[in-house]
Amino acid sequence: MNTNEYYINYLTEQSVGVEAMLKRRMSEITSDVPPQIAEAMEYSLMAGGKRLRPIMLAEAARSCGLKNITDTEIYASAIEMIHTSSLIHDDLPAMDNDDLRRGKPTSHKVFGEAMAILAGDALLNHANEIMARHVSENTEPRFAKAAYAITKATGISGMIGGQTIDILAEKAGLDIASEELLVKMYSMKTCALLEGAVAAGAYIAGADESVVNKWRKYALYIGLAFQIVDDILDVVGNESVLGKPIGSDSENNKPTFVTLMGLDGAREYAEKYTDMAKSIACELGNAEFFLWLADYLCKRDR
Ligand code: GRG
Repeated sequence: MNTNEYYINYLTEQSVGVEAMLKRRMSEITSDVPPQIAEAMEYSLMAGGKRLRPIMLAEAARSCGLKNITDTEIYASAIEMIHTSSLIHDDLPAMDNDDLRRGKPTSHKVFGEAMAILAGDALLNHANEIMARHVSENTEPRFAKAAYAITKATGISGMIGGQTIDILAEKAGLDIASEELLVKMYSMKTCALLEGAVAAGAYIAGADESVVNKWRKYALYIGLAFQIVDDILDVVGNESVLGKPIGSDSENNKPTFVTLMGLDGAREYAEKYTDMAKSIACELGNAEFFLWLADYLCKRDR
């Protein structure tokens, strides 16, 4: 087995573990909850996906020397719930208006718009609820730091702020597009949650701020490469492999790296950020998985 096959198998094994962990979280929801909201939450949460954020969180913790990986479970579950909540809202008619996500009809197509809004709200809130409960029962600062890293990454200076820039940019159309704007938008909309994932993992392992900051930098660079590849796949990807429609950026008149600098230019940028991520992974040490992951994400087709 070569290195690539080894890590692809490893990623598959880890995502099976994440699925089981998320199932456990859903089974902890008490029976007094209206079943319709639990069903809509579970539909999107268990619809597949790469499970990148929880895997990165646990792997960062492992790289930083954490022995008891179950310490990361609540935070890894929470970050996937938050990510899924953002996908549900992103697909709504008021946002990207997409019919397909993770190879399945989007939440609003199955449950209606009102229930999809609530399912997104519910996953976001449930993530915060399980982290707050864990922090209140385990008062070591490393857990509070992890919860803060994740909630801040989600908020107005992170993902929600980035989505705000995205919506405004879409309204303004392609005229306002610049490399600076796109980098700012992607850093907040996409990279922040990846940064939150590795920072939370590193904090849980007891890493200090200087190490956490290096992890954040790694995630920023792979996040930029990841999002630029997303722009490329929206033009040249295969819908059945991607599990979502292509062409939605140009339909929505969205400025992207491809509209700004063409396919070849966008590919060059994705490679540049991948190399930057790899050089931070080398500095971090004990991060072979992350070295491989940077290349894997840059070459992905889904
Ligand atoms: C409800 C918390 C909340 C936020 C609402 C809609 C919104 C604000 C933010 C949208 C953020 C967003 C969709 C950013 C794009 C990030 C991205 C590249 C998503 C795709 O991630 P993958 O490829 O998806 O990891 P899978 O399906 O594999 O998990």
